[in-house]
Amino acid sequence: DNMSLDTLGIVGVPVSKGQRRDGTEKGPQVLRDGGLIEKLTRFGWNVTDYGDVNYDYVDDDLPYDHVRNPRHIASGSLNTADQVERCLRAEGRCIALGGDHSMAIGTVMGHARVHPDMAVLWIDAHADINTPLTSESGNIHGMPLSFLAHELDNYISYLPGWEEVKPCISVDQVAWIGLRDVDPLERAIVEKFNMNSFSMQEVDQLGIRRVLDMALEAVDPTGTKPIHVSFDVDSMDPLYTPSTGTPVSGGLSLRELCYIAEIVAQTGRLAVIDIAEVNPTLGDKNDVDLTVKTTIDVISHFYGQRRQGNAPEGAEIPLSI
Ligand code: 5AB
Ligand code: MN
Ligand code: MN
Ligand code: MN
Repeated sequence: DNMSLDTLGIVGVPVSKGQRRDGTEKGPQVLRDGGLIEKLTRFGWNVTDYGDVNYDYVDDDLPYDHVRNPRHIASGSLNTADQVERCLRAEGRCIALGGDHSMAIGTVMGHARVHPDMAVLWIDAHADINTPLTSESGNIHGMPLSFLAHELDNYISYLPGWEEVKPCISVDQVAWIGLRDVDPLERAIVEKFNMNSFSMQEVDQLGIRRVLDMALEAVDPTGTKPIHVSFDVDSMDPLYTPSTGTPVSGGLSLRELCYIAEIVAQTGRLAVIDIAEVNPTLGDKNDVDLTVKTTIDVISHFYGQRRQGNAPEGAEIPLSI
């Protein structure tokens, strides 16, 4: 088929109503304008841009209980799932440019239709596993994993428009890296299901190398599974990615992200990556430029850029005459 080794698709997921601030809907465009596709092309990828997914405006999308914009997020998530599935079947790899982190409801659903056995690395300051009943904020970007995991199905209350949003992975398929702001009932869920959580405490104690080894061993013990990275830019310290809606200090460094990215790239099994929570309307111009630059840099390391340098294929070193 057409899953040649070097094809890659880009899907924009311009969602912002999974949280309260406008701006994340501009994430896909600022990442494109920042030169992402040109940079990936330089690393040898044949990139196809699938454009942006439609998140329909829904009239009278009143909060249900306190969950905000439920119908809009459900219909957009189904569109995202369709587009990610299409991209993955055609290109073999997909970069989903968000968008707030509710984007992952759709990207993981779409990925699961192609590779139900995927391993998920959730790189985030937050656990994003509130249920509609545990969430204090009512913001769906803090809930995606609760809708995705089979084991949480009994804990999910009715939401209007969500009939077709069905769980598609197991809690055992997920490992978090970078946690440092986990709500009390989210932690209760982590413990009840004995989930794979590597907080900043483990990063400090063990170092990023062992944390990544242990995370991959937990979700992909055979080293054979397609990998889904859900990268929330707030996993990084706000020194590097300030333009995001829920920054938390004490985060991962650019070096730690580059390390994760280079090791994941070397597996050759990165199938889908979400880029979540870039908000170009937060902070001043320097903040936005830095956030976009850092994010594009991290993405390039997931797709072949190495800090040791990359020699061109068949490079000839000029001889002196
Ligand atoms: B993000 C919080 N746990 O549920 C909630 O940025 C924050 O996608 C969620 O990780 C942060 O509202 C969601 C307090
Ligand atoms: Mn987060
Ligand atoms: Mn998140
Ligand atoms: Mn770099």
